[in-house]
Order: sequence, then C-alpha cells, then structure tokens
Amino acid sequence: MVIPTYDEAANLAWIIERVRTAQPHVDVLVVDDDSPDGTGAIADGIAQADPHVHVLHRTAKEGLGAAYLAGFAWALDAGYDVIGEMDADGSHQPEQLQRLLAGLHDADLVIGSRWVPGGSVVNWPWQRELLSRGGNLYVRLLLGIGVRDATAGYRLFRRSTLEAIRLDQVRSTGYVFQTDLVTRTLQAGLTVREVPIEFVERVRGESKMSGQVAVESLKRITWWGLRQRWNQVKGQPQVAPTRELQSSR
Ligand SMILES: Nc1nc2c(ncn2[C@@H]2O[C@H](COP(=O)(O)OP(=O)(O)OP(=O)(O)O)[C@@H](O)[C@H]2O)c(=O)[nH]1
Ligand SMILES: [Mg+2]
Repeated sequence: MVIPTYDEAANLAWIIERVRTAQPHVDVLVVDDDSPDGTGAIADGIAQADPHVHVLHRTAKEGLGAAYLAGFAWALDAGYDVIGEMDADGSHQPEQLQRLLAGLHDADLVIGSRWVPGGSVVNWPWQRELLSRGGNLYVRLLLGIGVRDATAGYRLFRRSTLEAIRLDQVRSTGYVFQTDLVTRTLQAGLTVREVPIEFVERVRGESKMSGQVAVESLKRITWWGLRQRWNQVKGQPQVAPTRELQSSR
C-alpha cells in the first residue's frame, strides 16, 4: 500500500499499525514530501523497526498525483504484483482492505467506493457530500464512464494494470489524478470493480484540499470530456470505456 503523506505526524503511526495488524502480509510504502511537521522522520522510525514498512522521501510538496507516480515506480521496481493507494488520515479503514483484496480476483483495478450500494461516508457535512456526488456526476456525464466514485483514493491495481496505462504520460498532479487513472484503465480495455467502503472523515490533522486542486480537476475533466466529444464528432475511435464491471461486494 502506497501512503502519500504531507503533515500527517498525528496519523501516520496509527494508520500503519492498523494496516499491519489487519493485513500482516501487506507492505507499506510511505511517500513523504518533506513534511514540515516531521512526518518523514516518524516514517523512518517505523521503517527501522518493521522491515515491511518503507519510506520514499521527496524534496518538495508536488501534489498527490506526483507522490503516487513516484510510489508506483518504486513498487513496480521492487517487483510487487499488487499495488494500492490509501490516505494516511484514517478515512480509508485498513480493516476494510479485505473487501478490496476480495474484489481483485476478477478485476484489474478495485476502487473502495462511497457511492455504490453499501458504501457510506461518516461525519461529512452535506456541502462536502454534495461536492463529491456532484463532482462524480460531472465525471460520469462528461467522460461517459459508469464508475460511481471515480475520485476515490482507496484502490488496488494489478501490476499489469499500472504497466498498461502509460504512467509516463500522466500530467495530473492533484486529486484529479484519481479520475485520470480510472479513465486510462478503462481506455486500456481493463476491468474496474467498485466495492463499498465506509469512508470516515479525518479526525486529526488538516485537509490538503485546496482551491487550486479543485480548479485543476474541473479544467482537466472538462478538457477530456470536450476532446472526447470532438473525437466522436470527427468519427475517430472513442476513448470511452470498452469494458467495465459495476458490481459491489
Ligand atoms: N506526499 C504528498 N501527500 C499528499 C499531498 N497532498 C495530500 N497528500 C496526502 O494525501 C492524502 C489525502 O489528502 P487529504 O488532505 O486527506 O485529502 P482529502 O481526503 O481530500 O481531504 P479531507 O477529507 O479533508 O481529509 C493524505 O494522506 C495526505 O497527507 C502532497 O502534495 N504530497
Ligand atoms: Mg482525507
């Protein structure tokens, strides 16, 4: 599991402990962007005591997408067959990782989804829920994909999936990275499965969501959608999904 961190000193030990307890055979890679609060040093301490925990130090805060790309490259290089994504703030419960693992047997990408039957969010104000649901509706309508929670960040990729989707061409840096990767997976003709999770709002530390990150999402998704419509009009091959599985559990 790749866990990107920026100022997660209050959460990191807690979340790694939970992953290691829930799934003792799963290794953890922390990708820290030189957090001012010392998260990187905390990660080093944990890694020294546990050979299943690794740390990748980066020199500057370059966004969630850039951190994940670096983490994926590290994990592919290290030879892992399944590579996952998870937040450090407790929103993605390690105790539910089993659901994602179980979903992987007939899928190339499994998404822990808030917006399929059985999925839920704990402690979100209605405005936040509206933003997430609205954002996902926009993605579905514009990009023509059936995924209910394309922005979710609790995921498992098969190694073969990451090798098929041209990570070297990914330019998304913020949270739109998540939508970018789902779209690429579907375009590659691979299977995406959503399994329901209970997403818990962070209790400690601060959100890194910013206006800049939201604007990047809106711009890129609108651009992809328009480009796709234009290609349809010109009769060029569609970039829409060819194969997709929308099942839960
Ligand atoms: N390395 C790195 N990690 C990041 C960066 N931005 C966010 N993260 C991490 O990505 C994960 C998700 O970020 P959050 O701030 O929780 O974003 P969010 O879940 O949309 O926002 P909240 O719901 O308010 O928590 C957390 O583990 C963050 O520490 C970044 O620029 N670099
Ligand atoms: Mg969060």
